[in-house]
Amino acid sequence: MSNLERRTEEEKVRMEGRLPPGQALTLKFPVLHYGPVPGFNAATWTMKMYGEIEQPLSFSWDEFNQLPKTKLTMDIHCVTSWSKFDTEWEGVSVTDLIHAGLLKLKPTAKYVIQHAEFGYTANLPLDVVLQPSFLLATHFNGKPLDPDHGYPLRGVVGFIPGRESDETPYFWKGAKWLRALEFVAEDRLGFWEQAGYHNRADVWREERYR
Ligand SMILES: Nc1nc2c(c(=O)[nH]1)N[C@H]1C(S)=C(S)[C@@H](COP(=O)(O)O)O[C@H]1N2
Ligand SMILES: [Mo]
Repeated sequence: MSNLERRTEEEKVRMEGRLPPGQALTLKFPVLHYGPVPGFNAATWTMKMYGEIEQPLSFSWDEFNQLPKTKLTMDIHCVTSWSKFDTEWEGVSVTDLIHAGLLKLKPTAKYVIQHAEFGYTANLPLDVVLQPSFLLATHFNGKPLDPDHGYPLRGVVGFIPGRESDETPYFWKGAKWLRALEFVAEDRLGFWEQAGYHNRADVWREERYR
């Protein structure tokens, strides 16, 4: 990748209004996380959903892969200032699970805590989790996630061009190596949020720190 190519692409998305303040376009896919990369065992792995829902759910890896899947193209924005545009994801949409009658929320569910391996957590309002720009992703650019990027499953959240009225949080709000969604009535700060990062984390308002 030449720097000229990078700057040409960046100018294009800037003109389109897709480059949030303080961000720079990258053509790479940086890896960012705290702690080690966990292993994966398809025989013991489960994905759970619990909290303010009618019935707790637990999916094996096989079961999870039989859920309806959807594809999504969006821009992702890391708080460390890199942005990546037109990234392609495939996975399970929480809204689709609700429409399929598999997931039944209680009216008290207002926030969602993503629980990942080693106790990593990320919190989001339920409304954001139900946007088309939030996905439980198994694939990136047509291939299963790399271990570094969250294999076998991660939350992802970003910006879909044309959906300006949706909230766009920074990319840390998607937990790699995701193992559970907890639906809660009261908000609870996640890992980076407790470390001083902004709770809403809106990229357009540049809400990086609290
Ligand atoms: N489990 C877990 N998920 C995580 C993190 C982490 O430390 N642990 N870091 C977050 C941060 S800060 C970012 S920017 C993105 C980076 O995703 P990537 O490594 O695929 O680029 O993952 C997020 N998800
Ligand atoms: Mo990050």
